[in-house]
Amino acid sequence: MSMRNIRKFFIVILISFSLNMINFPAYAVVIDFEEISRTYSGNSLDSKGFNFFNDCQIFSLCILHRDPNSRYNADPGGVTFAQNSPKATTTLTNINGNAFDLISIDFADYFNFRTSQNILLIGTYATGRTISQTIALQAIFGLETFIFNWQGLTQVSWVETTGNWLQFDNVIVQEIVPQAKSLGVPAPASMALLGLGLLGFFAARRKRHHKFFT
Ligand SMILES: [Ca+2]
Ligand SMILES: [Ca+2]
Repeated sequence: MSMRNIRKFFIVILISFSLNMINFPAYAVVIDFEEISRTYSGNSLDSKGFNFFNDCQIFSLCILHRDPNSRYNADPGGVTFAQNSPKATTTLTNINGNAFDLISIDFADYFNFRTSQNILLIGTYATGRTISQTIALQAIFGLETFIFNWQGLTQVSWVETTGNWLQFDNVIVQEIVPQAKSLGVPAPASMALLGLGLLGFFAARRKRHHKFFT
């Protein structure tokens, strides 16, 4: 193998890797809080690679949960995230810093009463631009699903603008991950490129062989 071909070979491998890094497949994650069993979690909670931060000042009220035995639970048989400090903001970020899409969140009022409430959500895109929306909880029991489909966020935060306190569940986010990092398996496109590079390498080699024997 000549130095030139060795270099070509490694350049192809490098291109394959860099393609992997800019090829962003998305993985949907449903954060359902079923693992929470602590009475309260202070003001920061990690779940499935994401962090929830509630900016309330009294840590025993910031992040609570509704367990399956609670009559106030809006997720029958399951667990929800509850925050019991009035007008405290909850902020969701991806722990590893990658951008993510917010697909949907299920909300309910804190006691799962028939209380109508408004909630303001603000998403921040990787570009720094923001998007906001106020949603309205109906005067009904149980969780209500709100679909956002905000793509390429670095964070999203929400706070109740009417009434006090909230519970929420089934936060569906889609992480945008460089594939080589997440799976360690080359993407098909990169494999094809690598294959092409190898073909080119062997073709060049064969050609040289011909040259050598003629
Ligand atoms: Ca749940
Ligand atoms: Ca309700």
